[in-house]
Amino acid sequence: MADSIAAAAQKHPAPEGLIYQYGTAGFRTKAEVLDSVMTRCGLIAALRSRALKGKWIGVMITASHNPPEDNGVKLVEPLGNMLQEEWEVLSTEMANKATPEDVSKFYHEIAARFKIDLDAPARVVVARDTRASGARLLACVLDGLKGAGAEHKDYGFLTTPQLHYMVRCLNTEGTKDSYGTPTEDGYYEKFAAAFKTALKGKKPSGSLTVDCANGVGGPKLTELIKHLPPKEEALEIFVVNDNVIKPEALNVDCGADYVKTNQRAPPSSKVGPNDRCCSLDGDADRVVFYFKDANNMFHLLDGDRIATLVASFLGDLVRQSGLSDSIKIGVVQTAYANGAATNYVEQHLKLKVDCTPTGVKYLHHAAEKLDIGVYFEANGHGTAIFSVDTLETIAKHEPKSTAQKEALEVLRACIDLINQAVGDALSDFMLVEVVLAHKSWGPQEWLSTYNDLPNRLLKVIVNDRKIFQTTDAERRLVKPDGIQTKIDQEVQKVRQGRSFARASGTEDAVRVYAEAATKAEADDLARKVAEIVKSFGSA
Ligand code: NG1
Ligand code: ZN
Repeated sequence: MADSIAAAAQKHPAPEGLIYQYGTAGFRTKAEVLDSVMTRCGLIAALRSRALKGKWIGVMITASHNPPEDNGVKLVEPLGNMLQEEWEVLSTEMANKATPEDVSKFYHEIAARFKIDLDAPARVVVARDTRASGARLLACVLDGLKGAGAEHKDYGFLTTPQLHYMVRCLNTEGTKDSYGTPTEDGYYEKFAAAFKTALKGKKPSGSLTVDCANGVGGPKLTELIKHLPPKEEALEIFVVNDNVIKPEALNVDCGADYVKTNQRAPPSSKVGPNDRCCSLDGDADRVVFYFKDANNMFHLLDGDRIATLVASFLGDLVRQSGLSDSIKIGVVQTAYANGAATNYVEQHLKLKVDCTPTGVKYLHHAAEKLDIGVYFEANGHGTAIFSVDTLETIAKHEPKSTAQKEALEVLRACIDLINQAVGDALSDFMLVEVVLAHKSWGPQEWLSTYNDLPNRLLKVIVNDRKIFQTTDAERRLVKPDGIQTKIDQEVQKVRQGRSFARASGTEDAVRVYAEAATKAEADDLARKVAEIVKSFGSA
C-alpha cells in the first residue's frame, strides 16, 4: 500500500536550510515558507486527536498582529486550551524533518511512543484569518489531514477565539458541560445574550469605536452587532478599519499592537474627546482601550487596566452575592505589567497577584489554580477563568436578599460573557462595557484608578539571544554571568526603578523593559540596560 503520509509530505516539500520552531504562538514566519509546516501540522493534529480518542483538535491559521506577508499556525486542545508542551516539541521535530520518508517514519514513531491506534478516528477543525496566503496554506493543512485519514470541519474565516470556542463546543456537545452550539450563530447568540443579561438594563454612556486592524475581527464584529440589543437600548458601536478586501492593510497603522507599541491612536482615528475607543489585533484575541481627553492627550487603557477593572468588578459581585467567604479572586500578570497596576491590585483591591513568564499558556495555567483567575498580558491578551468548584458554588448559591439576587444574576451572566476557552477581544470588550455601565464610569474615571509608572520597551539585536537565560518569572537573568549585577546597579540609580531583559519568544531579539518615577528616568534606564545587553550579546 502506498504511504499516504509520505505522499502528503512529498506534495509540500520543506525548503532547505530553514529551521522551524513551535513558539509561544505556534509556528509563525513568512507565509511563503510555511507550506510544509502546514501539512505536517495537519499530521500532528490528526495524531493528537487519535491520542485523545477522536476528540476534536483545532488548527488555526493566523499570524495575529504580524505584518500581512507573515502567517502561522497554532494547534488547539479539546477544551480550547493551547497545545500541550510535549506536543509542541513533537510539532517542532516534525516540522524540521528533511524528507517525506523521515516525516512518515516520525509519524509512526509518535504513534508507537504514545500507543496511538492509527485506525482510531481523528477529528480536526480548521479556520483561518483573512491573510492572502490563508487559502493556500489551508490546502496544505488539508493535504496533511487527508494523508492521515482524518475527518475535518472547515469553518472558513474565524477569529482565533471563535475557533477555540468551536473546538470546546464540539467536544462538550450533548454533555452536562456543553459550552454552546458549535456554529458561528451559536457563538454570536451566546455572547450577545450574556451581554444583554449582564447589562441588566444599564445603558453604557456614549458609544464605542472599535478598530478591527483590517482583520477578521471586522466582519465578525459586524455579525455580532446584528445579535446585540439595538443601540437605543444598549451600546452604540462604530466599526472602523474593517477592510478585509485589501489584505495588505492588515495591522498596518492600526490595531492593538500598533496602539500599544506606539502609545497613540491609529492616524486614521477621528473620534472626539473622551470618546471610548478600542483596537483589536489581526485575529481578534487582543484588545486595548484608549481615548483622547479634552486637551487632545492620548491615554491608553491596556491589558493591565482591563485586568484591574475586571478583577475589581468580579470581586464586588462575589461580595454582593454573599460569596466572599467561599470564592477567592486572584490576578495573574507577567513582568511586563506596570508596577502601578500590580501595586493597585495588591494594596487597593487586596487581591493576590501571581507573576508568570510571558505567554498566555503560562498565565492560563496559573489562573487555573485560582477560584477566579483574572489574567491579562499588558498588550491586551487575556480573560478570566472560573474553577469547576467555583462554577458549582455560583450555580447552587441561594441569594438571601434582592441585592444578593441581582448581583448573582450579573455574576452568572459574566461567566457566560467571558470566553472561558481563551482570551477573546470581542468578549473582552463587551465585558469592559458591562463593567463601565454598572459603575457609571467613562474612560476618565477608569484611568484615574491609578497612575501608570512611565515605562519603555526596547528591542536589542544580539548575536545569539539564547544565551540570555532568566529566572523568577523572567525578572532576573542568570546568564550571561555578571549581567544581572550590572542591571541591578543601574536600577538602583533611579526612583521607583524596575528593569529586566529577556529573549523574545517570537522575534530574534532581546526585549528590555524599564519603568521609573519619570519618563526621562524610564527612558534612560531602558537605554542603559539595553547597552549592557548589547555588550554581553556581542561578546
Ligand atoms: P515575545 O516576543 O516572547 O516577547 C510577544 C508578546 C507576548 C505574547 C507573544 C505571543 C510582549 C512584550 N510580548 O512575546 O506578550 O503576546 O508575543 O503573541 O508583548
Ligand atoms: Zn492575536
